[in-house]
Amino acid sequence: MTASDRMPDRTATGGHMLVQHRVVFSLGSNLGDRLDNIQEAVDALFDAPGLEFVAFSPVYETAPYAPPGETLPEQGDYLNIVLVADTRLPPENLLERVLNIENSMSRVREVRWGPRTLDIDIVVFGDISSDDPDLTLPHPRAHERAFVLVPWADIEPDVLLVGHGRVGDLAEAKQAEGGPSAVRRRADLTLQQPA
Ligand code: A4P
Ligand code: MG
Repeated sequence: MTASDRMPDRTATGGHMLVQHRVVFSLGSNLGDRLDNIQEAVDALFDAPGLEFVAFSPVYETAPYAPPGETLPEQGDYLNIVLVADTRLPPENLLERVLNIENSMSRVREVRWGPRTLDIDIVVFGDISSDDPDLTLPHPRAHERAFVLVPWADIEPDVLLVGHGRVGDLAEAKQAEGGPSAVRRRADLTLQQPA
């Protein structure tokens, strides 16, 4: 048996053996040209090596959301998508890429839960669990957000969100709740796949 037989899903990267992980991102914008902001972020994510595009969801129009008990400043609706990719990069490396993109797009976010030109969250990184405040995995609020679950279910309905259940079931339950957190598909808005 060769080494590659024993470790079919591993490859050498920078001298380290890194397993390939499926990564799920949530992207949102509610300031400026929202669709352009999301397109720019999608392109920037794949500008550097190490991330392989798998799929993205349709675009959704979503009401601004803050957890119960938090004050939600007055702001417009978001456009949100979910994007799925494969990577052999370490999680902290991918987070750095995400934060650099947010910064380079001169993100405006003056108050917590306030409007922003761009927000990119890492929803899950393979099956890694972490309570590190710099990178909490899975994202601690993903399971309660229709703007994450509904687009995600369009791509990966059968995936399990650890501790909460099947993404398709979670999305259906959230949409059935209705009310202000329900999300609306914008079939008139389309994004280009990254080159
Ligand atoms: N951080 C920790 N874990 C993660 C993770 N899994 N992914 C740290 C990304 N970042 C993570 O995030 C603050 C810090 O979280 C980062 O430095 C990172 O190291 P941030 O993006 O700078 O700040 P934020 O987005 O204002 O705060 P936070 O807590 O990330 O808020 P959320 O949960 O991202 O919520 N409503 C609608 N409809 N659509 C939206 O897209 N987005 C938000 C932001 C609120 N309401 C929304 C939407
Ligand atoms: Mg965030």
